[in-house]
Amino acid sequence: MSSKDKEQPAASGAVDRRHFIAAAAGVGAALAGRETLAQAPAAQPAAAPAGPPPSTGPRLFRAELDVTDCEVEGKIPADLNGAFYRTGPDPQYPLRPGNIPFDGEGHVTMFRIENGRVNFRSRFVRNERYLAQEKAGKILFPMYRNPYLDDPSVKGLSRGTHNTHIIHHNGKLLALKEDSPPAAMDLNTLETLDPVYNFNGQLLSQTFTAHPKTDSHTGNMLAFGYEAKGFNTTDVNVFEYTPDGRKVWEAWVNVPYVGMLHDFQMTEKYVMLYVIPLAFDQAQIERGGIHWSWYSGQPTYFGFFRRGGDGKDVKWVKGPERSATHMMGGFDDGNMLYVDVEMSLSNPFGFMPMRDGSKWDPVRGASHITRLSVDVSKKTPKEYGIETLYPDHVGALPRQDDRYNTVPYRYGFLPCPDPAPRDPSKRPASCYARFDLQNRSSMLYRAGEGVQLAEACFAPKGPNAREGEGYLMGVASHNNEGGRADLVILDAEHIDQGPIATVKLPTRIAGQIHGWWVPGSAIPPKRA
Ligand code: V55
Ligand code: FE
Repeated sequence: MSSKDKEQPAASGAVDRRHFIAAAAGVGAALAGRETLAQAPAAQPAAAPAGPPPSTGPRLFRAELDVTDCEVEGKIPADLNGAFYRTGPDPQYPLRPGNIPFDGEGHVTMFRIENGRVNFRSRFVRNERYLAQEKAGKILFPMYRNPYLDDPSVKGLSRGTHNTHIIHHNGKLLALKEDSPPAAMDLNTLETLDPVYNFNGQLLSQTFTAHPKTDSHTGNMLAFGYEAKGFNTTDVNVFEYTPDGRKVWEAWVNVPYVGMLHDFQMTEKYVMLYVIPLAFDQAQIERGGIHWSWYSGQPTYFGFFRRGGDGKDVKWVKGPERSATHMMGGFDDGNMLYVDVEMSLSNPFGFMPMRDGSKWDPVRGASHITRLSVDVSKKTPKEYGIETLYPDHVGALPRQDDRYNTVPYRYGFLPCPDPAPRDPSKRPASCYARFDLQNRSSMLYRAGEGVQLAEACFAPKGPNAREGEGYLMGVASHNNEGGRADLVILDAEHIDQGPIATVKLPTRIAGQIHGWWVPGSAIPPKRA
């Protein structure tokens, strides 16, 4: 299958552009309530103000909250015991002009669900950057992944914001940002325990991805770091840790060029890396800009190598210009390696500069769930397959039942604007789609008018639940109530029936990029 065989053309211009901006900026809508990422940069103040920062700003929240025994509409399922954690950027001080909404300090929230009750808590990650800036009373790291502008006083400190994802590993929460090591936090209190967590010295990479996977057979944590030997290095370190924190395998490879390696895939036999033209831009960095720009005309590379080996067998299969940010799932059958990604023709982020100075195109930036495939039995595969799985659904931030990260899977979930709006004169409803890949069908949960859904997270009904049997949850922000947040909890097999329970918070909360479910059995009892 060639890349042209089964791919959909770019979405037609006849479709409302706002639909695509909202979709491409699914992340941002979750971040900012009514704003989208695409609109966000213009809303920043024109200069870093002198004196104390304004208490409010378009992207700032900053309030750390506790709500005990939250108000609930409906009934929390008796078998739902655990915690839903999420993180996102919440700038400690207003972002500099030209900076992007992927910068800003990580603010972690927790919905602890037990015995039909919910306690809510949110805390900043008190990492090296946060503490230094708190002391100075100002921003010391003014530009996204550009150390050249850093205040001289922060030399040697971790630049990590830990604003992208949060997972649990070996009794700790790990808050993640792909340019630095994790920060370890307490699963109950959200206290930062270690601002630069290096797995007791085992982490050799200078960075750690925001998207580790869990081995479906062993429960091992599978992860990697890119720019692993420092700023602008082509080195990638891929590694595997047991659930009790022992490194059991690692390999080193080099990418063909330094692009954003935001996510990756591991299957039973293979590691897959995907290089996109959101590329390192030295000239832009020297001008005071961010780490990346979209380098039109550059190829993509689908890289793969065997797990358990030394990485020397890595093969890079060249493909057309595309973007892919998040993986929904992936598996191999011994001959073919399949990876399902959110894919767009060009730059998916309106705030990431186009290197050629052209205007960002929200239609070419709109993402579809797309299956990439390579025949790994071939000595030198010449191309990889690109097949659009759900041409009607435009969205980012797909998820699956994470117990199926490395094996064949059937169900996926995606936040998306209503693919079949009943009233085309209105903004399409924010939805969750549930995909059944076995018969390529889909099911929809439509949120109400003025509600924006963040990324969803799946919680299995119990350790022995079937794939997809459990709950789908996510934060719903009410634009017409100042961004006030609910947590909606759906039956993951019947999301079209609407929430089983809605946890009602009294206020807006810090925004989210990604969230993670931790079963109650993995949360240590509270310390006295
Ligand atoms: C993403 C988010 C990031 C980042 C790089 O969703 C990629 C994609 C919140 O930070 O730094
Ligand atoms: Fe991500």
